[in-house]
Amino acid sequence: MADLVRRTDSLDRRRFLSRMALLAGLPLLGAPILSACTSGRDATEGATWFEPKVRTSENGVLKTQLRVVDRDVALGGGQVRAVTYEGTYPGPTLDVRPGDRIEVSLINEIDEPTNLHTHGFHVSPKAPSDDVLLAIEPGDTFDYAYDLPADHSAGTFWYHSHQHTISDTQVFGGLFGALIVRGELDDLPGVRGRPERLLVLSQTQIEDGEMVPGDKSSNDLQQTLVNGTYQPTTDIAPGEIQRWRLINASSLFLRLQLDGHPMHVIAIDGDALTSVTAKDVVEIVPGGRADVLIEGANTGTYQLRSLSWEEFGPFYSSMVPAAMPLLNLESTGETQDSEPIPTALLPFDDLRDAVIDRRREFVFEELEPRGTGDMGHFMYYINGVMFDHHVVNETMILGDTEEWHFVNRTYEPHPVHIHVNDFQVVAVNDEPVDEQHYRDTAMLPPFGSLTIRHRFEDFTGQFVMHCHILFHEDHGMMQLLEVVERPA
Ligand SMILES: [Cu+2]
Repeated sequence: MADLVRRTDSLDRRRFLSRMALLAGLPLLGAPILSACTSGRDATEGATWFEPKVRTSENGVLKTQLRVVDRDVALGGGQVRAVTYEGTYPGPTLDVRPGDRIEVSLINEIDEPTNLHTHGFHVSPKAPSDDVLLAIEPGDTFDYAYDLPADHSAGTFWYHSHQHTISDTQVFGGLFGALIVRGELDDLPGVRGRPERLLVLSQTQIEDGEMVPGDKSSNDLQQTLVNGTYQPTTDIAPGEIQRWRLINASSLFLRLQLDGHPMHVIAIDGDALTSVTAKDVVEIVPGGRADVLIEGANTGTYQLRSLSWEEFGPFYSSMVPAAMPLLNLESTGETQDSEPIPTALLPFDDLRDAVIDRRREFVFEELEPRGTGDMGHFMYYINGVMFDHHVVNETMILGDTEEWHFVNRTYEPHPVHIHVNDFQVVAVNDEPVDEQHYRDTAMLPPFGSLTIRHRFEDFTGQFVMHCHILFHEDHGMMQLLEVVERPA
C-alpha cells in the first residue's frame, strides 16, 4: 500500500473526510470535550478520548491472552469489521516492569496464519519468546513467554503481527497494541507520577462503513487515527505536565507538532535520553515511539498535527497524506503548579567510543513494475536478495560491537528496524550525528546512507532486520541474522 505512486486527489480526499465525519456523526473539527482520561471508554462515542484497556503485571508476572478475532469493532467513530486482538482497536495495553515474565496465549481465530512480535523488547529471539519465524495456524493457540531482563530499559513499546508476506495487511487491519515498561526512567524526579496519555497512531481507510484492506488501500486516502479514534479531544490544565506516549503504528513518517506546546522528549523507542530535548517538531519513523512531557498552556484549544515531508520533494510528498490535525487538546480548569521538567535523565554507553569488531554494509534497492497494477510484482532487496527464511544472511558473535552502513538506492526513505538489540545512530549521509541514546528504528534517507553501531548482548539465536514499511518487508526487504556464541 505504501508504494504505488499516486497523486493526491483532493476531491477523493474531501469525500473521504466528509464520509468519516458522517460516520462519526460529528462536524469535521471540534468535538465534545470529556474532562478525564479514561481507560477502556467505549469508542463508539466518536471523538471523545479513548484508550485501550490496560493489563498490568502482578508480582513479576503478566499472564494473559490475545485472541485474534474478525468482528465489528469501534473504529473512527463507528462500528467497522476488523481483525484485532481481543476485539479492540488497538488491542489491550500490556503494562509491565523490568524483570517480569510475560506469558501470552495467542489464539488464532482467523482463517490465515499470524504471530506476535514484541517490538523493541530486548528479549530472547528463540521460541517461545520473540521468534517471528513462527506461524500460528488458523485454529491454533501458541503460548509465548518473554523474560524481560532486570535491567531492561523503561519506556514505550508495542506488539504486532509479524507474519511475513501478510504483516502489512494484518497490522494495517488492526493487529497491534501498546507495551509499556515502567522502570528507572519512571522513578526520576520530574518524570515520576505524571498523568499519562497513550497515543497509538495508525492509518485506516474506511469506505461505505467498511475498512479497505491494506493491500487495496492508498496512503493519500487514509486517515490517521489516535487509539482508533478520529480527531479525538483530550484535556490538560494550564501548568499541568503530562507524559504522552506516542507510538507510530503506521507506515508513514510522522512529523508531529502541538500548537503552543513544545514537546520535551525524554525517550525514543523506549530508550531514555541523557537529557531532555525540547522540540517544536517530533519526528517518529514507522514503528518508532517517543515519550514526551508537555506543559499545559493557557486555557484554549490546541491541535496536534502531522506535518508534510516537503524536504523530500513532491515525489515523496505525493505519496503521503497532507498535513492534518490528529487531536484537539483542551487546556481547561485551574492553573496547576507542577514539579519542573527535568534536565538530566539517564546515562548511556556511547558506542562512538567503542572498539569495533566488524563492519558490514547493507544496500537497499527496489523494483516497482509501474502501471501493471499488480502489487504482487513489487520487489524489495537488501544486498541483492529478497528475504528467505531458510537463509541466514549475516552471523554475529555474542558480545561483539559492530558498525553497520546502510545505503539507499531508492527514491523513498526506509525505516530500518532491528530486533532484539537496539542501536545508536552515529552518521546520516556519512555526516556524524550526535544522538545520545539508542533506538530500534531509524530512517535511511532517499539515495542516502545511515551508519549505526550496536552490540549483541545477552541472547543468541536468529532474528531479523527489515524495513518497517511493512509492505516492503512483506515483499522482500528483510534479512535473517543470527548471533552465535564466540567460538572457543
Ligand atoms: Cu522500505
